[in-house]
Amino acid sequence: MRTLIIIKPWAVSRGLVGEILSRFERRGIRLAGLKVVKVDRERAEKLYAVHKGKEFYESLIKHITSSPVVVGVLDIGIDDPEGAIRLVRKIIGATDPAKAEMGTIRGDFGLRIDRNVIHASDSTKSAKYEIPIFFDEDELVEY
Ligand code: FUP
Repeated sequence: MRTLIIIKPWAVSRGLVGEILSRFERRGIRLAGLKVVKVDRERAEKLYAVHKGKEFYESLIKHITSSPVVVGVLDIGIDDPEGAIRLVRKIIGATDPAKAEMGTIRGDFGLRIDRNVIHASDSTKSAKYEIPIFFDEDELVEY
């Protein structure tokens, strides 16, 4: 089961990439793809299409395009796809870092909801939509 993560600008600029990736690695989750990207407006709009029209949409686009991010595809070796998504969402924590549990990525490294450190697909459907925005199939490995 594959899902997309994006280590967002505020985390990359603070030097937290290794720390964040290690949270998944220590859990036994493998990387199927990884790269550093400066997200352009077109990709950002595709990624956040479901939020178009919401009051935080423009600031979301502005932040994700502001400086480099690290995009990764995680390969979660469990049989239940929705369970795999839930596991990754549990590791990243609640959307608002102020509400995220300590021990989660957002709970440990985040401060503001509009700079909440990391993105992860929230369903198998989202993962299938989001991965191709950043990766061609030949950039991903099979274990
Ligand atoms: P999540 O799936 O946890 O990233 O949460 P959402 O899809 O609800 O939100 C997408 C992004 O919008 C989050 F990274 C944070 C941002 N956001 C705000 O800035 N303000 C809000 O009120 C809600 C979300």
